[in-house]
Amino acid sequence: MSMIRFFRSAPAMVRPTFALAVLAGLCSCTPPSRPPPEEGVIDVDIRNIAFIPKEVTIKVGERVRWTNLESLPILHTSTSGAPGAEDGIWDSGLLSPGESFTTEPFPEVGEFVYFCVTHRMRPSMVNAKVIVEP
Ligand SMILES: [Cu+2]
Repeated sequence: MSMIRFFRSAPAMVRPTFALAVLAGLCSCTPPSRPPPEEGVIDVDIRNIAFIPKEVTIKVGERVRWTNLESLPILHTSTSGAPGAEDGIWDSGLLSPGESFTTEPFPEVGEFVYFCVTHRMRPSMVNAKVIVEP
């Protein structure tokens, strides 16, 4: 049987189904999800090359957890300070999609700016803020 004849005789549904199967094999299209909530841990999502929310308010003694929720293979960091002026308070290192980083409990009141090392040119990923209230 020739290939031409094979395609002609195949039911109309075969080809789209085949295309879907190929796509499924090429990407793991299930987007990553956040880890379960934790007492005293405030979540910041990272998706679409942005910190969400970009400014978060917590209480003294609470921690902040960032999770990379990109559905594409995009690496991010949460790094305290500003590009070229990292202050060393925290640094997640590179987070792949599905990975999280949690700070230590913030010991005192204050405002802390942070950014993403790999997207230091993106306004959505610099000058993000953790505000710690009593
Ligand atoms: Cu980033």
